[in-house]
Amino acid sequence: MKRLPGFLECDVPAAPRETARFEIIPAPFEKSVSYGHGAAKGPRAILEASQQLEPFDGVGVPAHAGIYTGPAVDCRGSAAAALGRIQARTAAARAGGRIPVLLGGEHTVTLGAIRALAATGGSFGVVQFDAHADLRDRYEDNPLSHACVMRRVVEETGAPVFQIGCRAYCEEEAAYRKRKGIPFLDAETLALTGMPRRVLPAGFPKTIYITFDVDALDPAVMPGTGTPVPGGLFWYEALRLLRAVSAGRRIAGFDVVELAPQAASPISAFTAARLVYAIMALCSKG
Ligand SMILES: [Mn+2]
Repeated sequence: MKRLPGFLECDVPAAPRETARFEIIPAPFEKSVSYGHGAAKGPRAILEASQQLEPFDGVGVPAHAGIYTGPAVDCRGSAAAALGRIQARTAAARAGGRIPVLLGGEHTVTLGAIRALAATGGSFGVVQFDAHADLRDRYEDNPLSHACVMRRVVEETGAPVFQIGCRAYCEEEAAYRKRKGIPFLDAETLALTGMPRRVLPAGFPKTIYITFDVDALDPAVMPGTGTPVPGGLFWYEALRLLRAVSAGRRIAGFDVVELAPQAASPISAFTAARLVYAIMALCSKG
């Protein structure tokens, strides 16, 4: 197996683990994808595409804060065991003062990272960018399906969740949202009425975890994902939303998931790498 490159390492040498601000956690987890396949190849594709990023983002060089890329999490075996390993890696990053940056893999991986956050106490909210609500109780009889991950997050941790960009969910999920009072900004509302003045509700926690399912982006921007849905976010819209939700808040960790890289085109992998780097820049600002 070819060595996994460090994020952006060809331009900015990797930081030692002890002093890095960011710890990249590659999680090639693919067990429940229901439509297109390839999410297991996401982390490597993002890391390889990151070599092509421009380190200067127009303001500064976020990579100078220090990026350490850990080895891929062993995602073989049961989903529960793999989630345990993702949780342990996330917890270790946080214990060392590093911001965990989880690269999926399918969306299920988020549960491992959020369990780690919840275990250390303190209030935090989860901001979810996604075409889907991921609030089903079960999907194909699997409670750890990527279609159920936010339901598990809500049930297990009670963390407030805010959903952005959704445009494909079932009645069960709509009813669950309503019952739990889960706030959201759906893609159609955004398209029809534009950016609201305030995105997150007043009182949303000052510490947030961002989970970015790349299918939140429009398939024109991000064709390489297992379950693409038309009518998604465009690039600058996504950036504006990310800025809006992180302004005045601390990002405790984040993930970018569900990239299913396309052999024929580097667009999706590069866009995902650029997205990771853009969120890093927001972490540095906070
Ligand atoms: Mn998702």
